[in-house]
Amino acid sequence: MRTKVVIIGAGPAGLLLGRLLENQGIETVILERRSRDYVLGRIRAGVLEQGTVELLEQAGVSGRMQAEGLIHDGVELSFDGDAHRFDFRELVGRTVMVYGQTEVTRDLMLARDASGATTIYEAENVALHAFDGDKPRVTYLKDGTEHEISCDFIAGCDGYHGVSRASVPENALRTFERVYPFGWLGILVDRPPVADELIYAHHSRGFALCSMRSPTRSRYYVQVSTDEKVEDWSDDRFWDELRRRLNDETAGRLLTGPSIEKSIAPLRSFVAEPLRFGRLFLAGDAAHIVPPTGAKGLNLAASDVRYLAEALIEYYEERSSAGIDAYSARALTRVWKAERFSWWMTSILHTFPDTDAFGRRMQRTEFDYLVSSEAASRSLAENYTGLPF
Ligand code: RFL
Ligand code: PHB
Repeated sequence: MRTKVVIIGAGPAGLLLGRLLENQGIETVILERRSRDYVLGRIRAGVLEQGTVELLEQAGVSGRMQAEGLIHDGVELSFDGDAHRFDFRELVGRTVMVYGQTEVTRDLMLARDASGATTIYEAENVALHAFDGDKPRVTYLKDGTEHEISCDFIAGCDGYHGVSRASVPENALRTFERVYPFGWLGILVDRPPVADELIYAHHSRGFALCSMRSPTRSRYYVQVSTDEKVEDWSDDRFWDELRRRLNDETAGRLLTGPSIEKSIAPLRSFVAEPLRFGRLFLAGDAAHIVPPTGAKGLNLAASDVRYLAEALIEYYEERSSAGIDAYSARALTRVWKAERFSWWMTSILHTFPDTDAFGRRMQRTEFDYLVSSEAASRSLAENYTGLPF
């Protein structure tokens, strides 16, 4: 088989890249290790920046999002029970969209089905070859038979544990990493959210987040230590812990119920540089990870993909390599700013096992400063709603 671009991974990065390229008549094949249902069953991100919303519109996959997504004008941060609302519209004239990653993925999969483009699910042993030359190839196993695709380019959109970054010679990569000493235990429940907007809460027992997927479905998280096991968290234990970390007024309004999903995600900051090796490009979680505190992961995947799609379209339409040459630096500039914001939000809002009294006062003072300074509030709003891309 031959195609123009082989995309590894059918997460949001791979599917969106496929869509943007197919829209310009650039043929792609997507290879995904998991089944379609498995990919759709993963509960992940919930907040889309305005730039991501605009890119989904441009890609022609925004119909259901516009109908069902929830536009949020602000967010609440609370510190030991003291709550403050940041009004994004007033501060920076921008908003965010609450629409689940699962739904974005489903919309992209349906659009790809309709376009007739090839996606191979349950592709095993995906291997990348000769991407340092002019004729890259990708091999994989499907139903016990080995297949080979030759192509012009390979896009590694296969997430943090994927094969693409792992295929790059170690000495060609520089990595930066911070592993946080805690994770997020998340629960999904068919009950109306506790508030109309998201609540990020710092508490001496640990961070908590109240989020949502729709007016009838809520998503809640509590910070847990890395050695916690999900089996040890009954629904009742989760709800008790969440209530303790919210202020009395919010806790009193919380509607609980049986969980429909419960999982623990570790927190990590990670960047690999550069994002291009010959004819292989990395995009999304394959290249970088942010802790979920700033809601940036999916949005960074979107900005990478936008830059990469523009670069590849320029290559095919104008026979110019300028875009693909600039891709890595262009994407990384934005990536590092989102890394900073996510790390900063994480640092203020969580409890760290080794923070002393001075460190705790610094966290509190960060919060007081944010609340009292319009410049600081605006900076939070500018970053949360998304730096331009
Ligand atoms: P994905 O979604 O991990 O998709 C990669 C795909 O590649 C496949 N794959 C392979 N395919 C073929 N061969 C191989 N060898 C392969 N290895 C892997 C995988 O099966 C998968 O289908 O990466 P992508 O597309 O870069 O998308 C990134 C986002 O998924 C991620 O950044 C966000 O979910 C992060 N995130 C959030 N981001 C936001 O923007 N806003 C949020 O509110 C938000 N909340 C979150 C989050 C992530 C979380 N977790 C679980 C890590 C909340 C949580 C709890
Ligand atoms: C979510 O709804 O899953 C969510 C929202 C905001 C975050 C992280 C996760 O910062």
